[in-house]
Amino acid sequence: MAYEPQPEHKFTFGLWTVGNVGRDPFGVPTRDPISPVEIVHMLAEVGAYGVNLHDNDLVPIDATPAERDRIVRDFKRALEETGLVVPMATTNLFTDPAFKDGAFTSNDPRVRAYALQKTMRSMDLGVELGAKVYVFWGGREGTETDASKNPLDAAKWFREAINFLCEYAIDQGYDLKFALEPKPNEPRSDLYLPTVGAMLGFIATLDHPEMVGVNPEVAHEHMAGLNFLHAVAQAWDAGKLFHIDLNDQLFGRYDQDFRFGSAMLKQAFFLVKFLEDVGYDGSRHFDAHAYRTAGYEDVREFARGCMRTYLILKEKAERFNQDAEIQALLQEIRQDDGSTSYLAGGYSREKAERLKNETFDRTALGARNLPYERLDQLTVEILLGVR
Ligand code: GLT
Ligand code: MN
Ligand code: MN
Repeated sequence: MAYEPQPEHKFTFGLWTVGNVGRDPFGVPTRDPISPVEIVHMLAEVGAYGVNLHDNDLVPIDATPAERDRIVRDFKRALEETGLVVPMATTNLFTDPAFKDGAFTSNDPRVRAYALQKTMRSMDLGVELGAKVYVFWGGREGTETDASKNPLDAAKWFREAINFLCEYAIDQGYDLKFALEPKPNEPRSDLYLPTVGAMLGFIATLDHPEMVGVNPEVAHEHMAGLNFLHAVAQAWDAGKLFHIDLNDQLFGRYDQDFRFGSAMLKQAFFLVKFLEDVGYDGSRHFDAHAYRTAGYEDVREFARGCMRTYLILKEKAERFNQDAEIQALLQEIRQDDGSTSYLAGGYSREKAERLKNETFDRTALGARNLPYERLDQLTVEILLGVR
């Protein structure tokens, strides 16, 4: 059936997404909590491929070892019954008051050590459940006042933590890649390494950069007023797109985490087109939650909507790629008279000399018509379903 999610689409949701109870800074929950086992069954019912989790989405922070074992056993049984997989896991390093000043960048060395311990245990759990990607969202790695912390110390501590955990993964023989997830602000005033570009720069300073990539989230780049597609393209170009968090978010608002494609449809279209065109084969993870007004029936609609919109946009992308007029326009835009083809293959002294002596007709270059209005209108018409 059209737009039905299939396993090969790799649609995943976090336990914390469809399990979100509708709490916000001004209001108490509007939905009763449902158990991880119930969430797995709900995700299977709507056609998801996988479920991701923080350690404490599954095992409460104060569970005894016996409770942990029982919870994990029940969860694994639900996975077996439904066929859902766990492609990604992560650590909750932001809810407990111990992390109020950050985890790996806390000023308190005992907090930093506790964060490492908690992450190692959580990595063990993730690997036990089959995860191949381990996400680090530095929820509280930041400040309200820069009087409290030197950003160079914070960078050093964060680097030491990721280096330590890379070595731990290697030492344990884990087949695990790390994906760092940037966010500019919220819950703290300023978070360190706020954008995909900042994260990519940081990764190059690590001991094992090959193990570490990024997990860009639509909402987080939008909160910074940035073009998400460009961030994703840069990550892809660097071979660092290890995971992706899909949702939606208007610029200049609080952290909305809306249903994928619900707010900025055109951006969502170009994103899906990019992922499909380049052949990204990782999870399409929806890190979003339903409106606080939703009951669980509407939460199912929310989850179905994320996947359905992705698949509709995928079809629109194919339509764009096959549209004769659009392709003709693109060809016209990229026309090449071959006169500069000698520049291909990089620098040589001869090429530099030749180029320095060229005469360019600036007036003609500036007078060229670029039919981007037509191209954009055709794109809009594809999206509006009249093309
Ligand atoms: C939290 C956050 C997300 C992160 C999750 C992983 S938890 O919901 O808003 O962006 O991806 O820690
Ligand atoms: Mn996220
Ligand atoms: Mn978010």
